[in-house]
Amino acid sequence: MRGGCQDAPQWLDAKTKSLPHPAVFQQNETNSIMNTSYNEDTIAAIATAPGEAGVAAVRISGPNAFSVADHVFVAKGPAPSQRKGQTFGFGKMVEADGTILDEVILLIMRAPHSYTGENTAEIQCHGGSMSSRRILRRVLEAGARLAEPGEFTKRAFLNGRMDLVQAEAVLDLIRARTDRAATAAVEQLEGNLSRRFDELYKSLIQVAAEIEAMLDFSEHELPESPLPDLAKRLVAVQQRIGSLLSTWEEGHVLREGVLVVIAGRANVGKSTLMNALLGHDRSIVSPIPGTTRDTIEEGLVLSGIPLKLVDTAGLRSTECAIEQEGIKRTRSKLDRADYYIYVIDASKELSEEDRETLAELKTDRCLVLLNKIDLGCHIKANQIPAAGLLETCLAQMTCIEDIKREFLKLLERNLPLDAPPHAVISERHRQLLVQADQDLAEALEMIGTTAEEQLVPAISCIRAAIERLGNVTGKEYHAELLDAVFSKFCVGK
Ligand SMILES: Nc1nc2c(ncn2[C@@H]2O[C@H](COP(=O)(O)OP(=O)(O)OP(=O)(O)O)[C@@H](O)[C@H]2O)c(=O)[nH]1
Ligand SMILES: [Mg+2]
Repeated sequence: MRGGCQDAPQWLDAKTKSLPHPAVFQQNETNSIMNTSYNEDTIAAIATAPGEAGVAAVRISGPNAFSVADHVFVAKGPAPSQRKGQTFGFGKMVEADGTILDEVILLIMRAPHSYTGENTAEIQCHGGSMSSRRILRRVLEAGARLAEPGEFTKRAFLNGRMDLVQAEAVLDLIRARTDRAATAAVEQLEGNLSRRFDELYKSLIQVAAEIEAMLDFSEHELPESPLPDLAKRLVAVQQRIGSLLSTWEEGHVLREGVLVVIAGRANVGKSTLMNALLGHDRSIVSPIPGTTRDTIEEGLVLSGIPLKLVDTAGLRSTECAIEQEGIKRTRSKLDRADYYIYVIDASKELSEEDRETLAELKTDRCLVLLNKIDLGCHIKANQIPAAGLLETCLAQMTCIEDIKREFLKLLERNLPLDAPPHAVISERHRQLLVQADQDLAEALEMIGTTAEEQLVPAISCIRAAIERLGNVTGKEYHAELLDAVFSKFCVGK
């Protein structure tokens, strides 16, 4: 199960999952999109999360969506296949022998005016898991095939309803945990990020075409070489790639959350801090050093930013094999952390272990707490290499707002938190943009030589960059790319 969506239901038997299309559906319903539709299958899935709720929805999409609905839905008035598009009707879902499964509302969406761009029937039944399951089973018996993860959205992409970046925004929106992340996803869904990629794509196609045109002329036929101007345009594209790349960190934060590791020596107050930040007792706190043995992870939203907060085993040399394993895990978390809160017992001298660990951490990502100052402070600020430093008495909780404020300041050094939420690139986009940037750097080097024989390889570098940008939005795609994007979705979306 992912994010509350439905994975392929285990409760359907193998026979139902692979039901062939019955002969009764050989005659497709006519609509304008079918000529271009990539798939003749009619798919179905539960679109809502399982569990008690007011309403659940089963979605059917494809050429035979309405024929399938004809077999399972009874109501006064015309059969589903005879109803107008963008209408709904109240009726009953029935088994083949007429047994009533539920009272439902049926929505009819005719191609291309639906999410997938295909004929779509959506059944809204009572919530909870049984009603929707029984209805889906019946719909599959009536000729639909169980949808694959993300297949509705994949069809929307293949039928030209959205590009790949917008399709990914659907997933971002489903997974959004904060207002800011949801707004950024909606911006992306509206095409604000796609437009920027499309502009780069078009600029490069234009440059490549102009260089190709040069190959048709001999050197002395050209009044003046356009290469310097073309090179400038490539540099401008690189700059715009750079500006898109600069949004990656915010994208990573909004999508995955910031991994914040609380570390320090044993018994310094790490777990006390973890509990105070969460507002409940998640970690065990005790005066015995070595209390926390394993990493403990919890989500926390701070000023609209999703954090993954990790409490860790205290760093110290120990003979205990369990504690050693815990310390190994602490170090591995530290390697992957986006930010650290390093806690030190300030009532004692700064230890060599603290010095060594702090030297390994990225200073600009580190907030150090000099804790237990109620017991005295033996450490000076200038001994600590960190972007943020606070004296705290975690035992009294009064400093917790100061800690949050100081940590947000640290985040703001790297993230434009005061700017309004905007569409930001993902890791997939980043990888393709970095490669495109390298392609363009190579092309520029070749163009710079002004040797005519370098033009053909320069064009092929620009074409490679064009393909990568095409892969971002899906202007150019292959099966593996689509699998990689849509396999992350849940069944029913
Ligand atoms: N006096 C004083 N005691 C504190 C303060 N903060 C935490 N403590 C106490 O220090 C002890 C250790 O606290 P923990 O939060 O368990 O420390 P830890 O760093 O998680 O310890 P390990 O899990 O063993 O590594 C507890 O008895 C806390 O109540 C503080 O500011 N002042
Ligand atoms: Mg602890």
